[in-house]
Amino acid sequence: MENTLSIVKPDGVKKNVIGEVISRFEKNGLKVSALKMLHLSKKEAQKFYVVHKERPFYGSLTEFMSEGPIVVMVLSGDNAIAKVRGIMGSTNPKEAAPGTIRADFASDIERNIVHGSDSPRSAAYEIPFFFSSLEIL
Ligand code: 3AN
Repeated sequence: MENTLSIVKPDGVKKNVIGEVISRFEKNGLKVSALKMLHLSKKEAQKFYVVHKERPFYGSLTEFMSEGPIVVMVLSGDNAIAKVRGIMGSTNPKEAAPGTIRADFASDIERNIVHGSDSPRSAAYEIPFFFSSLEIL
């Protein structure tokens, strides 16, 4: 059993695919263990993406992630981190395999609908960023 953090990003909320994204995770055997909707400030988005601080897209990524509401969730299951990343597809939707969330809904490499922790270390930072232990069921 592994936990991972996923986010329906502001573009996913605007495109009305919150349910579709969650449904794809559930259909692949993942359990939703925590869920909420919120709107990050730019400062909070900068803190969440601090690992990308030196990357050229840090400014626009944090601007985008704070432009509207997001839905954050903890997903649990065997191999949850890798499983979620497989269901999401490659970061660049042009390279994402057919049938993945990003291939089906994302418009570009930045506005790519969904986030999923990329390692156990990232999950250990990202899950408590949004949820207290009391909120993970
Ligand atoms: P992933 O979300 O697939 O783990 P990361 O962790 O490399 O990808 O990047 C985090 C986020 O930064 C991506 N989801 C995407 O929104 C944005 N991003 C990544 N690479 C680029 C890029 N070359 N140009 C613009 N935005 C990017």
